[in-house]
Amino acid sequence: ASPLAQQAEDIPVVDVSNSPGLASPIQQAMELARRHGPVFRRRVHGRDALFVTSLDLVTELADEERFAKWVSPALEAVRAFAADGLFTAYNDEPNWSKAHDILMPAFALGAMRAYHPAMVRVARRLVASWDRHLAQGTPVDVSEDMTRMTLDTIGLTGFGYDFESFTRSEPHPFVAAMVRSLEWSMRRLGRMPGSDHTAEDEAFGADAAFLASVVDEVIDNRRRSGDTSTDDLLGLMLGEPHPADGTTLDPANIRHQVITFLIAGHETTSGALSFALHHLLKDPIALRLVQREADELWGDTTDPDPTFEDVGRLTFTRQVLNETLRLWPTAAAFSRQAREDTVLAGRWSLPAGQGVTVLTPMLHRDPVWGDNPELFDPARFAPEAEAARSPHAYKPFGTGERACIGRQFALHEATMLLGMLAHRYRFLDSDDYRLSIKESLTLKPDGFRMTLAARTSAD
Ligand code: MNH
Repeated sequence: ASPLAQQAEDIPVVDVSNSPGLASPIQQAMELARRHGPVFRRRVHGRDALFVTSLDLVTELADEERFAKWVSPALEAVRAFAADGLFTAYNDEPNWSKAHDILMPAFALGAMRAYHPAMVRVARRLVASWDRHLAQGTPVDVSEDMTRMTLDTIGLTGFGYDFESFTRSEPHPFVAAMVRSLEWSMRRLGRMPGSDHTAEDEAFGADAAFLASVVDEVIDNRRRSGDTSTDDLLGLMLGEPHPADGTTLDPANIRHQVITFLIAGHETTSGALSFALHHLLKDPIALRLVQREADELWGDTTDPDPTFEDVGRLTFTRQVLNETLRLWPTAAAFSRQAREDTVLAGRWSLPAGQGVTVLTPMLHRDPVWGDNPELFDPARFAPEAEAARSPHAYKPFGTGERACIGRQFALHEATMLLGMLAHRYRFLDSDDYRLSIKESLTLKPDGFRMTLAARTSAD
């Protein structure tokens, strides 16, 4: 047993080895938290993971003096294809701080302005595709189309590379290989020691090789173009010297950063947009408020041209996204480790290095959220309500120095798109869709389709 197990007898241990619920580990852990409370250990084939969900414990874990990011076993598995890329790097790996310093300018406010036109261009591709569905009366596959949109957006803005997802009948094969690779990482956690996984590992190897070939194509494409500017992510990766030591990222690390950003830059935003559309479909009042806000900006224009500033004015739409990410934070867990031996809540000894995983969807249902945390209510993110709440009650983008670098990018892209869609379409629940969630390390609505109708001035 780990030192923790000896010192924390009063933390419930739940053995879920071989349980079918392991196919959806986040939803299973949510269930365990509901049953066993805000601290528990999940045991799989003798390996324990410590989970916490309450505001008081997360407040402690967010203290950067005492805790830092932990590369959990799940992220350890992702390192098989993302290695020391920004997301999966260890805190003390020199390439983390080096890449962080070099790439930060790509996420400054000025950079968002520069990305805005490409974001509009890709949003228009989605609208053109949805208009065709509208004309034919066929439903749209929401999650699939959100993935097309977000992949093309990160490709064009970050890498000047066009995945052309809307001219394909199936999403770009990068997506399927990525999803399978993430699922492989997730499933590894449930493996029984000594069991044979050669076939899965070989299939993963093929997917990882394919992902790497897409990365090489993206990099070669830039090299062939002769473009050596450093005004997007790829330009910074290839050419920008570190402010302190003047060296650039090495070729192996560049490949790991490209794969990291191609995945992190689209997969979670796609899920967030899909959940948001689900909530708008089911909540006519919230939808009406989003429409009103978009109408105020764009009136009856059939083809509005959203400006950068417009997106900042979609404040209720932004609240809808925030509330969506409260209920369904699409990167649903992050992990912390004790920097030194410490005691959590004055009660549980944690030796230095001990990892603790925050189960974000349950933090987001802590009593601080009131007595009906399952209710979708964007008013929770009205400015007064936000100001009255601890900043540690809401962590969809993680915490501290290793928090999400792409947060503003994602929120700009997603807020604009929701505004544009609500302005243009009525959403019809033709499938009478019941939310079911697919996990591939991240969360997404499974099989979510809806039908579109044109808005008229009467609605
Ligand atoms: Mn993102 C880290 C969630 C969009 C690139 N992201 C994180 C973490 C969370 C997260 C949580 C912290 C993980 C941890 O502590 O282990 N990210 C999201 C969500 C969205 C998102 C919910 C969309 C919604 N992320 C994006 C986008 C990009 C991006 C868009 C890039 C364009 N995220 C990253 C990178 C990191 C990260 C890179 C790692 C940062 C670091 O450790 O330095």
